[in-house]
Amino acid sequence: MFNSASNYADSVDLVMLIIVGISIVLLLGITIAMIYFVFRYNRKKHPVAEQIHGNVLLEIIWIVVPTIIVIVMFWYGFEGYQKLRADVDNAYEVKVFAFMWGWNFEYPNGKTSDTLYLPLSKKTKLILTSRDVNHSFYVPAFRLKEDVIGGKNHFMILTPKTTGVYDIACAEYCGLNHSKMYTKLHIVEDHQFDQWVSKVDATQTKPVEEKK
Ligand SMILES: [Cu+2]
Repeated sequence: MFNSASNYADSVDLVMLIIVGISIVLLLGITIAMIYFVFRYNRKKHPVAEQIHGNVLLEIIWIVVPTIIVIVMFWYGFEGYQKLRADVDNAYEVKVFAFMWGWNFEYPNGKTSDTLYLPLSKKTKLILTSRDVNHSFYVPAFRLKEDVIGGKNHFMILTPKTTGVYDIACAEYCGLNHSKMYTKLHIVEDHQFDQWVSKVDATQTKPVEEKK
């Protein structure tokens, strides 16, 4: 249904669909009930109100049904989150530094760049740190967002599904140029990435795009 660029996006989209689905059912149900009550129990047709105080069955229903709905919504979200956090071993590690107002990426061999390049087939662990105030690392296409706080090493695991260029945004208001705090995430073929990352001197060179 959606274009998902990471292994994680599908589970986030599923949770979103479930919550939207439940909300639509509730909205329709409540609206229909309200309209029905307006006609069925208006003053002309129903001048004396009935008291339903102490109706145990009704009370059980309105406690149990919302509890189940909330548990279902929580469970799907929790399950997706657990998957994301459990799978942290043997990942390729890249350090992400946020600052007012930009991003810097550092690869294991010491190479740095202002645009994030990652290999297609590797599971990557991004270690997030801020050089100043609080930021938030957000890749909408991957459905991933994580706070970036100074003195903390928050992390994010991602496994791409396709090559492409995706937006990276800061999702935590961090001052005057917060709205300009964008960069790109390039997912490239492994050999292109290896070529690019091994050139430590020319830090801003882009990997050669594959000719098709
Ligand atoms: Cu920011």
